[in-house]
Amino acid sequence: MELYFSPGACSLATHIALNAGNIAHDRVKVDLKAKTTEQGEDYRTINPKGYVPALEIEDGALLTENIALLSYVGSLAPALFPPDGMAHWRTLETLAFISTELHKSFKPLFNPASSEAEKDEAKKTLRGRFDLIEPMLNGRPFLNGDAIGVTDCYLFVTLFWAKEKFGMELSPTLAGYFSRMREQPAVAQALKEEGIA
Ligand SMILES: N[C@@H](CCC(=O)N[C@@H](CS)C(=O)NCC(=O)O)C(=O)O
Repeated sequence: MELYFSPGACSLATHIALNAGNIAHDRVKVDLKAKTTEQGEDYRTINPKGYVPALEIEDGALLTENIALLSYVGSLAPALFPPDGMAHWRTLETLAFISTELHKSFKPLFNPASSEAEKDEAKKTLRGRFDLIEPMLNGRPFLNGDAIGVTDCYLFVTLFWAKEKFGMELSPTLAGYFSRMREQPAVAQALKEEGIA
């Protein structure tokens, strides 16, 4: 299995999940500006979408989209994604929220052409979204319960961007969660492997 990634990009979520599930994999670094792999291949010939993450699975098929990759990893490591019952649907619901409401709201912050007003507006939206995710912890250490799951891997990446990249202040609950996540071996290892520890 091969994960196409860029250091600190949303592909970090699948990287953490693969580590947390002890799933053997190789990683291929992608230059997102040049659209080339570290081996100098044209990344668009591998993934016409041109963005990360992408996961080449055992039969050579290429899976794309964070929700699909995290669900796939969860199917291989059920402790990361409850396989049935209401917890399964809640996990899918939370992944969708993180992808479409949190992740996408960062777009103006990553766009060098955004004005300061657009960036401020994006931060305001994000603060509202983070306020909505906080109760989903429901007093538990992780979104997945007592141990991390795929939702935590993805939420961590958005908090990492908010705090480390864009200097946003996290609420005490989310700041505590962020520190707890950072101490997880799967997270620490992934940050180290991506050279952003
Ligand atoms: N819809 C995609 C979006 C992935 C995405 O936003 N990837 C970013 C990195 S976090 C990227 O590769 N951006 C470079 C580009 O779009 O050219 C998914 O959910 O997987």
